[in-house]
Amino acid sequence: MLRRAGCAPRVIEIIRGDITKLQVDAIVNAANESLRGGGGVDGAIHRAAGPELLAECKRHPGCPTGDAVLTLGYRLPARYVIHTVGPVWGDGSFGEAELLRKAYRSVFRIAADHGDIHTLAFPAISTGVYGYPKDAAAGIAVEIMRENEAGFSRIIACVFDDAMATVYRDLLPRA
Ligand code: AR6
Repeated sequence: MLRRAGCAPRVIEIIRGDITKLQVDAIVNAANESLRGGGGVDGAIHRAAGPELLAECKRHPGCPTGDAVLTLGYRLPARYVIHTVGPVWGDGSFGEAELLRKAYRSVFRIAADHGDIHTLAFPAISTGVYGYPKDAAAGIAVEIMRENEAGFSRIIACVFDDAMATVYRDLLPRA
């Protein structure tokens, strides 16, 4: 059967709100290399998941920038958390773009290898404390989401504020 252009199911969507409330198989954490918690979305995820999450994170030596680590979600509605570490923004000449791509790809690789993760929600990695320019970071996020959408039923770009929602809507007009 032919599928009319424009009627394909939308895999990538934008949700404005708190990622810790999302009922998906896995949410992504914008962590730091220590994997010992922090502020921003990392702090919110640890608060919502409970102390068991930090205990599991402590079993890992850490996570280099661009890599990712999977844990359980504990008290979160999401069954899993995939922690990744985005780059700290310098001036763009420190390989930040490739490191941010690597962080998104590492998450997708872990999720695909797991076999039981079909729905996945990302915060806007590196765009808070780490200072990555919002437009450029969202462009990379959407690029890597599109690269991987065939393997998932739902990929959510979870944004926390209006400015970030506008940036994603410009990139994903149909979402
Ligand atoms: N749900 C969805 N998005 C959120 C939430 C939330 N509950 N809270 C914040 N954001 P940031 P980074 C958005 O700073 O820049 C931590 O201390 C926020 O508006 O959390 O990668 C880590 O431990 C922003 O758009 O992460 C690291 O040390 C985005 O999430 C460092 O911050 C990312 O902001 C990582 O910095």
